[in-house]
Amino acid sequence: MRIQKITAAQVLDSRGTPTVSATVWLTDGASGTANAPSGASTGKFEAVEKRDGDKKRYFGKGVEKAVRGITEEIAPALCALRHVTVGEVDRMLIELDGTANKERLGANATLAVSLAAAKALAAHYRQPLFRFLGGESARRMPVPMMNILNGGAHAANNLDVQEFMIVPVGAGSFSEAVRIGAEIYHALGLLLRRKGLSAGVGDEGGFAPDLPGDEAALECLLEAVREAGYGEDAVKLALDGAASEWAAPDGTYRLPKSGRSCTPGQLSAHWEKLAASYPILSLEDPLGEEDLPHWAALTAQIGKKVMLVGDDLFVTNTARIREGAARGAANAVLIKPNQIGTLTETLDAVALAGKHGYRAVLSHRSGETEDAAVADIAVAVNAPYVKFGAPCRGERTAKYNRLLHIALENGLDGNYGV
Ligand code: 2PG
Ligand code: MG
Repeated sequence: MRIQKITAAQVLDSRGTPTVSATVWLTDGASGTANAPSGASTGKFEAVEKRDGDKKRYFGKGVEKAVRGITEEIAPALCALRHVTVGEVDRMLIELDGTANKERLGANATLAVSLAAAKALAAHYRQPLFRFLGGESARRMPVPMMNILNGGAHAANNLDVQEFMIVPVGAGSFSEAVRIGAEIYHALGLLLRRKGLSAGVGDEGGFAPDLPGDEAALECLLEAVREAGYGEDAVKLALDGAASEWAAPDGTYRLPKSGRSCTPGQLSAHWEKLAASYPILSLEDPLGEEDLPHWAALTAQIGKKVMLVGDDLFVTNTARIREGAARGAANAVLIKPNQIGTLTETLDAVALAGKHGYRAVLSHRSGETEDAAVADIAVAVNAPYVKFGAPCRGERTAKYNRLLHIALENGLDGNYGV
């Protein structure tokens, strides 16, 4: 069985920005389509998204060159493969690109093809993607971290912290977790309107009001949790500071919205205080991507009781995970396939994280599409957590809904909880 053809198109993501879509067709007629997502608060060490840079079209953000790379270069090479497997396709993509960060063909092009090939192969074997990738051992439903209050680079409000999430750890099943999350989301909307605050949403579907600060945001979340009828044992909180966005060249942090400046020590003390005062399960990117010493110090300080998730810090890159683990930085890894550019490298990052005892959080990007492959990948690797934004907006619900289908169609709904 071989690849017969690969088609590619420039389509739109959830921000109305172009992204790459690819379809891989096998000789038996099976096919798979996948779209690349796109970040706003991207890490410095991520694989590179190829963009046209032609200011007259889509403000320079077109991906027509990346699409042409697929049809003119990737397709002929992959159609020549004698034995098509996910590993072989990805090996060829990496070799063809030939750079350390996929800058030549673009990680948006390589990932779209890599995922499309995996979907086509799953279709060929008549298996759902999660089962094709994970085999019979893929049996666990992840705990969702739902971003219901947006700030930072994802919203036009005054909050510097990018994501305020609820985590329904106490649910009895995955579908119950979704229900709890959606109920709290609605309770938060009502509460904000009652307070005369904006109930408009940010890039990930969470509300984006102006609030006096992190404590006020966390209080709003807790109030919404209570009003929806839940307690702090059932629902925990999680934050993504996306603090690389705040890192100043002199090693301090400048929070762009509040205008405050602080040292790494002061920022760490702020997180420690929040973790001591609120039911915080997880802190993602509390410090910058190049601040390993303070990451390690914060991990030593609160890593026993709080999950410290490296996103920009690790960028789904095995070399960076290895280095971080050796230095004792963080205790969990955010996994975003487009940060590295192929499915195989994504799965390698999950495996390496597990080897070091770091938990994996499978994640969307702030710029998303209706593609739900990341939900299947999460179940394939038995990921303890996923982060797919608010339980709202089609590009977010596509992932939660896919997990609901996987759970309910395969008798996995109750295999829930970490
Ligand atoms: C993050 C992500 C996804 P972005 O920082 O974790 O929530 O945001 O895709 O903008 O990098
Ligand atoms: Mg992040």
